[in-house]
Amino acid sequence: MAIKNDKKRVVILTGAGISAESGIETFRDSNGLWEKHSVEDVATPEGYLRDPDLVQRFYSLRRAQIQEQDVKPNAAHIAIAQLEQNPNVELFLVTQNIDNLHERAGSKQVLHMHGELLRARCPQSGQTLVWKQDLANQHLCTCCQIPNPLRPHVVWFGEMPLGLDRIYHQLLQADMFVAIGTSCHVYPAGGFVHEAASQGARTVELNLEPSEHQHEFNEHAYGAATQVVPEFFE
Ligand code: BJW
Repeated sequence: MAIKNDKKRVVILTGAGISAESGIETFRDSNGLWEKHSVEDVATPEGYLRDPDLVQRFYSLRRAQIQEQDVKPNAAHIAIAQLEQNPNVELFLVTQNIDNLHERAGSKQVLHMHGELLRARCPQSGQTLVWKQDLANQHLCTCCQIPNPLRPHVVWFGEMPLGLDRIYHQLLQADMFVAIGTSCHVYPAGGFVHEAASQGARTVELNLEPSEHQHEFNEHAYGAATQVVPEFFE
């Protein structure tokens, strides 16, 4: 195992389950987002080409949801932010979530591999900018002046997740890999445990229930994230 400056290298992968107790719906639990919306319609480039207004409305609703007053970081987000301050730990936090609850809990370094709800992207240049209410309906791109609506800065099925080079680099050097609140159903994130384990990292699953990759983890703690995450890192 690679240990730099005697610090433990910890890679944390979070998924929708960590934000569930903050009031944000997961995808695949009963009553989750994919029970109410068709994945093909709202989370694929083809769906966006077919009906961009439907997709913009879907993400506008979710933007409004994360900005509701009672949607706040919970004890699990806070425990991870505190871990970043631990001088014995070199933390790499990668999230599949597009909400901003890790940042609001105080995490300074967060890699959003599936994008960010509060950013928009020019489909021509790839430039991203902070989403503003009037931006979503704007039909002239501000960076390249091409008449194209800015799209949500999210990664849909069939698109390349963000920051993969950095993520795999970190996984190959990790002393410990912890997956929190994810079904591990979606690739490539679902395969990260395999990458980390292949280099001898200790692998831990913290989730409400066993994920599809439970057998690949050395250790497990099942329960609500607000319970098991602070307990694990205390
Ligand atoms: C709690 C809790 C509480 C609840 N406390 N826990 C066939 C085989 C293999 C792969 C493929 C295949 N066909 C296609 C693919 C690839 C495809 C894929 O994986 N498809 C699967 C359906 C099989 N993947 C892609 O297309 C990706 N790109 C890609 O592969 O590029 C090519 C490539 C090649 C080689 C290397 C690298 C890349 C892109 C995937 C994009 C995913 N996008 C979404 C939408 C993002 C925007 C948005 O949010 O709208 O990302 S889909 C959705 O799923 C979202 C999530 O980030 C992602 C993962 O979901 P997550 O977070 O795990 O949530 P859930 O709901 O599934 O699970 C929640 C968990 O929490 C559960 O386990 C609960 O028990 C638990 N929980 N309450 C603790 N209180």
